[in-house]
Formats: sequence, structure tokens, C-alpha cells
Amino acid sequence: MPDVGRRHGEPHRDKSSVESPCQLSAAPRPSHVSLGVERVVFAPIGYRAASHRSSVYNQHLYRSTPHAHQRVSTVNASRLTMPFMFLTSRQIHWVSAFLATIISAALSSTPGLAADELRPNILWIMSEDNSKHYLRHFDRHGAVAPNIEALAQHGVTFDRAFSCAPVCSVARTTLITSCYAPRIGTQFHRRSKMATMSNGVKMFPAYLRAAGYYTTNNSKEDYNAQKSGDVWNESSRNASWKNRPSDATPFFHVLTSTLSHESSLHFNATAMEQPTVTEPASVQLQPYFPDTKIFRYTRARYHDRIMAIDQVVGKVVAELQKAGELENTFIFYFGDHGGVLPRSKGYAYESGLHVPLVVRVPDKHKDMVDRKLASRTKGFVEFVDFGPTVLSLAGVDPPDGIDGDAFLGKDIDVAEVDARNEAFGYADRFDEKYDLVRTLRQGNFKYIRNFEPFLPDGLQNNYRYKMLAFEQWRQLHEAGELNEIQSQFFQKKPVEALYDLDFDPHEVHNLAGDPQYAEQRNAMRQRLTDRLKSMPDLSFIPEAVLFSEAMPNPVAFGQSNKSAIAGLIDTVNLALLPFAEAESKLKDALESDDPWTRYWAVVACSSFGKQASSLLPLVEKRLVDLEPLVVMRAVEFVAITSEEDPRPSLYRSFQRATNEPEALRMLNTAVLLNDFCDGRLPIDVEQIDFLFKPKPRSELIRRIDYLAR
Ligand SMILES: [Ca+2]
Repeated sequence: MPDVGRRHGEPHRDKSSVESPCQLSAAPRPSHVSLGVERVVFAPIGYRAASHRSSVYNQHLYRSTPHAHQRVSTVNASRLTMPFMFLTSRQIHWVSAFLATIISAALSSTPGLAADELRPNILWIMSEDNSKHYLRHFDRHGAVAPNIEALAQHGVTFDRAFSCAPVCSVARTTLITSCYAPRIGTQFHRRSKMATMSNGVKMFPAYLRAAGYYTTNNSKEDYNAQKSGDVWNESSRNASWKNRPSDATPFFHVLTSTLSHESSLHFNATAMEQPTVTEPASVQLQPYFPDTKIFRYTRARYHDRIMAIDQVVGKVVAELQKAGELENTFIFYFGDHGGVLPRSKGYAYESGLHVPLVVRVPDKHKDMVDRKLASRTKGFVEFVDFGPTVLSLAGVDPPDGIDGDAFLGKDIDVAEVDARNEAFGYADRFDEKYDLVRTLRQGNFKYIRNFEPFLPDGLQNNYRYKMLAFEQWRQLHEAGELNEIQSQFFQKKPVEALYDLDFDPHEVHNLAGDPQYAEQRNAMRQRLTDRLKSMPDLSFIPEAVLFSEAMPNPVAFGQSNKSAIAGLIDTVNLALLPFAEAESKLKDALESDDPWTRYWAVVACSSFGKQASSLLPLVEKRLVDLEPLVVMRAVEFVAITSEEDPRPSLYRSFQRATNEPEALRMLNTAVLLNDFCDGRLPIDVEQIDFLFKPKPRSELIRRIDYLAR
């Protein structure tokens, strides 16, 4: 029996866990809650060295590619650990870093060795919110960007680069930690609480810095995990590689340009009188967009922003050249995630995940890259791989406990990189909007599992809808003026989708129900499920519970609850069976002692929709569930499948929410009822009452403001 969700006093608790000094448990639910029941509490989690090791050694089970760390270190920290076997791993790490610094300093100060001269600089130029689709270098309908194209002429283009998450903080945390966010508790944008970096893993620039690199970030961080003090020499708007202590010090510098950020498309109707350089009539609109003046102008304006990014790239190259560093510096240009017309940022489609990536290879280090200049590869690379790649180029070993593998560097096997064929994607929360989606791309097939398919893509997300195009899209939907493909955005989603990107690059023709593709679908479904279970993916525990219990050590929390999470995934995956086969299993799950089994059982029922109407009496029992988040799920099912009014149950639940993410999750359901139930179930904000005072300008207030207008 899994530990997750077991209530106080129940038998079979793992004794070793109880004895652990590292107990994590939820604060008791306040006694004045109407049902008088304490929050269901996880069994305490024991975090021991043994489980640490097994998690580290097993973590590559869920990678598609052969484990390919290439050890090319000049400063091999792990080899330094042998005389220190009596130390803890944290102490070993500290000693290794200390020795590495000494060795590095000795090398750089010894005349004749000139070690640093042999080490390349690495510079990242990251543009905000742009998928590969807006650059001609990747897509014939994209903008012309001569400076980015010039980088590619002197380097390598990665035609299959993926950010893993379609939103800023989650993508950036994936990048800086080299770990998949749902494994380490950093998958929520915005975070309600910072996750702690687990198992001694640091954000990767710390390893460069320990090896003598000067590390700078200008300037956006937006990490969802706590940063240790040794990551950056400087991270600010003034941070520059030019400030390094000596010309001989190699540097790693990150520059984020916000010129293409979503906010650059938050213009008003008056601003549209300002002409764009790109001719609106010339742009190619995605087939899911209505062809309107606003959409054309928005896309044209976005092409202009991409051209501005290109200018930034040109300026950086010129500066390096002037300083005599160009031919000693690897330059990466890439987008931080997709964007940024509607249905891109915030959505786990290719438009949200597939980013442009080119790497300029400097003349002095051509021998480190076994590829022709101006070549392209279709080998899949993900944000988890970028950190190990920089470490590999710098000759620093990657740490254990990360998820990525280097794709460039001296001993990298080009054929292995070219054969990489799989990308994993995740979407969880976008400010105040929740929608759990996982994706797997293999070759040109894309599989999407919508775990909450009854939440339409078009569900209100205040920041998204600041864009005129978003608002107009919704208005046209409400006016009934969209065709079938354009309307998909406002309809319930399929439980699973399969797209053949060769023929359907915009992911609008779902093949998941086509018998011809059943084998492909089943294989990808199984592969994704295996990956989620083996991580394990923490998102099958509600954020409100992770908030209370997991954040001091999310990885250990996941390992302790691995089998329980697998059980929850099996429960929600009942939605993938024919209903007749799922029905009796759903009945059992709805009556489970474990609240999160009941939670996902109701979600599976809602995924079936009216097909599961026979289960209405059983689900209605959950309207008085001990766990308010299960009540919330039952409210959705009743709203979706019956004519009854479940709002009183939802209003009561608000008064039982004990933290912001729990209340916010409930407000997501409130918006679903308000906006997508044919006007039958408008929400009265006067009836929404919390036990705690929401923070001003918080996501809770955003939702309330939206519902009140
Ligand atoms: Ca961004």
C-alpha cells in the first residue's frame, strides 16, 4: 500500500520513515473547518543516503538516449573524492570544489602553462518567447535574421531543440538545473514556494565557477529553485564578461534579450496605426487563427521584434570581435521557450516548446566539434542538455543527479547526438491558470496527454488575454464565426492526441483515434507513462500538498512516494480505456481510502464526460468529501455531465482551503463553471471566502477580479 495520502492513525505505516529525523508533514487543518477533519497527511519521508544514491543512479532510466556523459575534464572533481570516503557527499562536494579552485588558480597563474588560454569562453544569447517558427533560418515563413544566419554559417544549427516547458520560469529553471522540472518540484509558474535543490546538485554555472570560469548573467533569472551563492560572479543588468579579473580568465556569460517578450505584443488598437517594417499582408498565419487585421498586424509586429533580436546578436558578435575574443568563444543563440502569438507560450504544442538553436564554433576550438561548419542536425536536444554541454565545452565533468547529456564537446559522439530522437514536455500552471499536460515527441510524431481535457486551452489566463489577438479570437468564437480548426482552442481537448508533424506541423489533426495509428499511439502512450512513473512526476500530487510537504527536498519526496505516484497515474489513465472496461475500476477508485486516488478517479470520470453519467451518484458522494480538492473535482464532473448546480459545494470548499495554491486551484474550477457551462453556472464572487487573507496583487486576486467583472 503506498504511503501517499494515508491518514493519521492508519496501519502499515513505514516504520523506518517514522523514525527519520527529516519529517515533513502538513500543518493541521484549522479546527473550525466545517467537517472538522485534518488535512490528509503524507507518511513522513525518510531521506537517507541509500535512497539518495539509488535516485542518482537510476535517474537515467527515463532518458531516451544512451547515457553519454563524456568525461573530458581538466578538473575532474569526482576523481578527487577517493581519499575522502569518510566524508558526506556534501562535504566531498565542498572539498572538490575547493581543490578545483586551487588547481585552476595555480594553472592560470603559472607562466608557460596558459591553461585558461586553452579553455573556450561560452556566451548564450537567449531571446524571450520565440519558437523556431518565426525565423527564416528554420521556417520559410519566418523573419530574415542575417546575424543569426551568420552564426549558423560558422557553426551548427540544431533543428530539433526543445525547451521542455512552454513558459519562462519553468523553462529557465530546467535550463539552469539540467533537471526535468516535475521531478525536482520547479514546474509551477509562478511558484508559490521555491524548491530546494536536492541531492547536492547545484545550478551548473557553479561548477564552471569552481573550475575558474568567470560566470555572469544579464540579467533575467526567474528560477523556481533556490540559488546558492556560488552560481554567478555577477547576475544583474551590469553583469558583463568584460568585468572578468583578467583577459586570461575564461567566461560564461548569459544575455537575455526581452525585445521579443510577450509584452511587446501587448499593444492597443491605437498603436496599430503605427506601421510595421514587415508587411502584414505578407505574413503567413497559422491555420488555427482567424485571418483578421489584428492577427496579421500582430504577426508582422512580431517579425519586427525578431529582427530587433537579430540586431542584438550582431552587436554581441561585434563586441567579441573588438575584444579579440570572437574566435575563442562559443556563441549559442536560442529562445527561452516558444511564443508568442496566441496558442504558443503557455501551451505544450510545438509552438510553445520548439525553440531555435544555433551554436557558432570559434576557430580556435574547431577541433572540439566534430561537425562541418554551416551544418545542421536533426538530433534532439532539450534544455536539460544545455548545462552539461557548456560543462563539456569547458572540460568540466557534469555532476551526478541531473537529467541532461552534453551534445557538444571534445569527446561527444556526433552519431549518438544525431540519433537522439525524443523530447519530453510539461505544462502545469501559468500564473493563475492550471492545466496538466505532458508531451512526448519521437521523430516527427507528437503525443500529447491532456490529463484535464475538460479544461479548454482558451480558459482565462489574464496575462495571455492582454493581447488584442487573444481577445479577438475569443470574441469571434463567442460570435460563432470560427471554423472547426479555429474553434478547437475553445473546446474541450482530447484525452490524448497524436500528431504527424510531417503533414500536420500545427497539430490540428488528431490521429489518436485512427485505427491506422493505434500501434504508434499505444507505444508512445506507454513510453510517456513509463517516463512519468520512473521520474516520478510530482504533479500527480496537487501543488497545494507539495507546497506544504515537498519543497525542502522534492526529489526525496518523489522517491519516497514513487509507487504511490505510479498508482495515481494508473488511476487517471483509466480515462484511456473504453468506458465499459474502466467503469468498475473507477467505482472502486472513487471509494478509495486514499484521497488522491479519489481525486484522479473523478478527473478520469470528467475526462469521459457524459459517457460516465452512470457514475454520477457515486461522484456526487464526493461533493462532501473530506478532502476539499476532491470536492472541487466532483464539482467539475457534476457541472460537465448533469443539469445540477454544484456551486454551493464549491463555495463551501473555498472556506476550507488552507493555502494559496489550494484556493487558486479551486478558482480554476470556478472559471470553468463561469465561462464554459453555457452560462448556467455564473460565479458570485461575494460567496468566495478564504480562511486567510490573499496577498495583494496575487494570482488569487487576479482570478477574483476576472470573475467579478
Ligand atoms: Ca520567456
